[in-house]
Amino acid sequence: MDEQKKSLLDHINNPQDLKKLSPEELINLSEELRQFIVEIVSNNSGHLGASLGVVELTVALHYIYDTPYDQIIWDVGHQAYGHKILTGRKEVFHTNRKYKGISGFPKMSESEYDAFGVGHSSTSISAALGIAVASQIKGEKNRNVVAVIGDGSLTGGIAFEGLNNAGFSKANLLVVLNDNNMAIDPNVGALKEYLLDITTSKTYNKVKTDIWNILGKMGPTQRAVQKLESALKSALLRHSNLFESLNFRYFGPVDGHDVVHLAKVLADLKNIPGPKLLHVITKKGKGFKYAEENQTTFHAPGLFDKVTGEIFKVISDIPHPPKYQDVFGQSLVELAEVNPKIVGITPAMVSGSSMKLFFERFPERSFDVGIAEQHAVTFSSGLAAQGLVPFCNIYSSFMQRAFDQVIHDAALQKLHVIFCLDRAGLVGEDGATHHGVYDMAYMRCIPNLTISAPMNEEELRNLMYTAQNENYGTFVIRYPKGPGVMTDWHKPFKLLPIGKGHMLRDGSDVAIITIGTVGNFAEDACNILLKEMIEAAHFDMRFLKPLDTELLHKVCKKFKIIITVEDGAVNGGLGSAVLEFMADNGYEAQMKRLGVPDRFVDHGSQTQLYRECGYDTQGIVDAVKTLVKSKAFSKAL
Ligand SMILES: Cc1ncc(C[n+]2csc(CCOP(=O)(O)OP(=O)(O)O)c2C)c(N)n1
Repeated sequence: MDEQKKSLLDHINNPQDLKKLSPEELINLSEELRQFIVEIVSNNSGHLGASLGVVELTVALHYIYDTPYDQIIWDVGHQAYGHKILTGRKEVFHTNRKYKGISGFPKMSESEYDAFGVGHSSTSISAALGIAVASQIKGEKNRNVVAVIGDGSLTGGIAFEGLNNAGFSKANLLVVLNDNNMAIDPNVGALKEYLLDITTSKTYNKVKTDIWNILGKMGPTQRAVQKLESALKSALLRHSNLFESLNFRYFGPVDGHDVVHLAKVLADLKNIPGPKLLHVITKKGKGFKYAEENQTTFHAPGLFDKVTGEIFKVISDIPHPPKYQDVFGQSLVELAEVNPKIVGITPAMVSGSSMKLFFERFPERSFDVGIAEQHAVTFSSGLAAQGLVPFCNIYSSFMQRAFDQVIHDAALQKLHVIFCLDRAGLVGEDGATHHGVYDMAYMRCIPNLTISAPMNEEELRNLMYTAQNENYGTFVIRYPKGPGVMTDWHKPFKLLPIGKGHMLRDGSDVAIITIGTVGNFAEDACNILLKEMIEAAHFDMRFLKPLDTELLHKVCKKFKIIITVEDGAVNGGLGSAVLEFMADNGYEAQMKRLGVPDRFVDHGSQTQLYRECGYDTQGIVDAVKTLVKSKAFSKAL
């Protein structure tokens, strides 16, 4: 890129600067913005394809609308890098997703241009409607509210709830449907087919263009527009459009990479009141060849070479432990080879959950249900009601959406569904919206559930094997993001006793009780403490529910200092369960619960965040020493 071209973006610090450009200059600016995103993301990692796909849309929106007074709500927010760069965060964009840096998603506390915080999908229409209605109530008649939602996110139920409600209101709301035919993997479902249909139907589009041209000539007066539109609609449109049936005025489809035309269309739409939907066709990864060609990989590629498109992987002669998700994916295939009742369900995370292997091996037993966690849970429950054994894999933080379905549709009916909660615990760079830290707290109160967490890859396999082997009712297995701890993990399956923990090492000074992979931190901590003459015993519970009360009786009888460690919220999780057990059984001890404190934790690497929350190896060592010292001190008094 030559210097002259580069200078356009150099001079844009906020949308007011953008408005000084001519429509034609927007073309060059878009290209510069795209290169800037590629440059930083290649060095920094993050989401790539989605932001590249909406570069022109982002430029056009900020060119036409008067942000931040006018409000733009990005659905999911993984596509909002261009928005961040154009709204005062260009200089800090290199800190994107880094510890103490800016967030990878729009966040209200970060910028006045971020009208609504996001991270989980399909919320934009509801939030935008709320903002538009509030503006009406406050008498802010000239305020525009825009929701930008992808075709993938539109498959989420809440998006339909929002459309349904908005279509019935008189809110001044524009929904921009960014249709790239992709979620992370290719988008799925009937809606996708429908969108393709209306995008390619020549007759329909000709009629719409005619209406659009006439509307353009009519001028902005509401009554004339409405009258004309309804007359034309009934006269010309034989088949109503889905969005029009919901009382939205549908415009498009338009080319989402023609920034000049987009700006013109948006300017025209500003004059049309009420709920409107603009259907924009884009290409995910647009302008970066490798991302266009390999859209799933370049959704969030990690570090890569911006010239060759090569994705950097750690190369080493020493074998590395696999990711938990890959152990899950491979083990599921092995189990399904033997058990024909096993079916696999994912809400749009085929690649992310490593279910890809299962999908390839057993296409007829595989179900990607779209970004629809609630549906995934109830659909799985239906399958289980007929005797199949569903493995329904949902990221822990997205499972929050399906709380009622787990209770009402699975647990209450004692259905044999196996919920595998990937990304449980602190997830790192995706930050507060994505940390899977509440599942233990919100599930522990549900009757009939079995809740488990493996300490390593071998245990993950054995829990999966155990869960499908016999009908134990609804069974939850939570495991974290990232690599495990074993290289020799691929061992024959073994049954594990339900609701039983185990002692990993005995000691006399303190008991450390853990659940899940943080047990490995505890093991390291015990070794460090031993060098300092502190003998810590370590008990791994493996099951949060049913709780191994026999083991806890033994621990509480012997130890007067007890520390619990969990990769989840301390409020309501393992530590709370142990405290409840102690209170119910009259035990007393000096007690410390380590885990995620009662606040939202921002982004950073997992290592940085474990440190910040104080439950990494060092945190456990420090906590033990503090308690042991205070005990010794009180004894001495
Ligand atoms: C509730 C929820 N489930 C899953 C995800 C994970 N996720 C992030 S982006 C994405 C795909 C979104 O597709 P789309 O809206 O079409 O946007 P695109 O990436 O194609 O631009 C998914 C499934 C999420 N963020 N929120």
